[in-house]
Amino acid sequence: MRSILVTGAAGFIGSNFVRMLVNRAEPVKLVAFDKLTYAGNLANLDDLLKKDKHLVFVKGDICDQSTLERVWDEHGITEVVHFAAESHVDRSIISSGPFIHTNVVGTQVLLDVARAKKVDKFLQVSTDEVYGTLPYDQKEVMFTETTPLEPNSPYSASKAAGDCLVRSYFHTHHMPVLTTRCSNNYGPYHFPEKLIPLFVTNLMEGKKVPLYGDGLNIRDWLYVEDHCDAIWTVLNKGRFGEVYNIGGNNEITNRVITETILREMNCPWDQHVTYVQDRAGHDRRYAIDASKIKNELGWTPKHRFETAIKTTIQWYRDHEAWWRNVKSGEYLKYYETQYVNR
Ligand code: NAD
Ligand code: TDX
Repeated sequence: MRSILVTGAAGFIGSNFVRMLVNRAEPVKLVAFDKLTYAGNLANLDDLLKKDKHLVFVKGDICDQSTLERVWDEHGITEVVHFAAESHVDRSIISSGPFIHTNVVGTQVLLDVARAKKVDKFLQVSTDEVYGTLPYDQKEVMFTETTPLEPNSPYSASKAAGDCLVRSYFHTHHMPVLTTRCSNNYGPYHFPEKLIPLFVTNLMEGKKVPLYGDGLNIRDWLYVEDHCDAIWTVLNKGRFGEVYNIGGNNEITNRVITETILREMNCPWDQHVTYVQDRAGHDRRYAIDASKIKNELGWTPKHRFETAIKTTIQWYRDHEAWWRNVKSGEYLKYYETQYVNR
């Protein structure tokens, strides 16, 4: 049986990926591996761990070689899907150290163990942010897999460094690697420091929503289940050494995202939106050309933004205990540093 190590499995996308495979009853063993940083939450996997005997959880750090080796031998790991990362741009602006440690050094340690253990497949989950920013008024210009890497934040620089290491292990060591680069995700279990869950939960708490700069920055939004399905497609059908862009063909300004959430939650703009100081180095526009994964592997997104955003908002209404718990403790300190007096 295939035995897949899923790093960062207690985070937003990693837990959705595990959930998808369990719900589809894929005939694989899953080893959910996570350090449980502030962003990792075992509650994201609890119900799945109870119901699926082919799923196990191991608390561990991808920078820790001996723990990885032990897990490999104990569970007969054959493949890796590597989600684990420090993932929030604003935090990387406050302090970049943890980003270099996990996203660069952690990726190198994981690659070395995977190589020594002769892994069958290693999939690096990356981001469109490694390409930098796009011209605002030339809608025909999008990120392709050959767009040069021009990361602009410490977060995206650390992800680009991880991607380069993965590429180098293919060329130098002939490791069976795959890389995916996806646009902005949204959906259940999204940590409420990111735009959509922050705005939805702030409104539920009666707070204002902080829009950076002029609110006109553009992101290409993709429902998380579509991203997970694309990763599974690449893991099963992708060509080693290749990069696959994943996107929703769904460019939206932050202002329109905000209007959509306010409308859905019956909150008037004037009472609930506050413009705050812009993010330093804020990328203006991201857009993905996903024609390679469509033409080569037959993947296209299945969810429409108009309905999936409603499903997402409803999920936060139905899971108030989950996000209230996440928004307490360490998060409160971060929120105050990030937003008070901005
Ligand atoms: P997340 O922050 O919600 O989850 C990251 C997980 O990694 C957490 O559970 C955390 O505990 C774990 N982790 C962090 N450091 C670790 C370490 N040293 N060892 C083991 N586990 C560790 O992030 P996410 O949004 O789910 O993103 C997952 C991956 O997808 C990241 O690699 C990110 O760069 C990429 N990505 C995210 C998006 C997005 O829109 N969220 C888009 C494209 C790509
Ligand atoms: O309070 C806010 N106000 C605001 O206007 C926050 C948190 C964000 N924004 C803006 C900044 C961005 O233009 O909203 C946009 C989206 O911001 P984030 O949700 O922080 O996402 P982004 O910075 O685009 O990065 C995300 O997508 C790519 C993920 O966090 C990354 O992990 C992924 O690689």
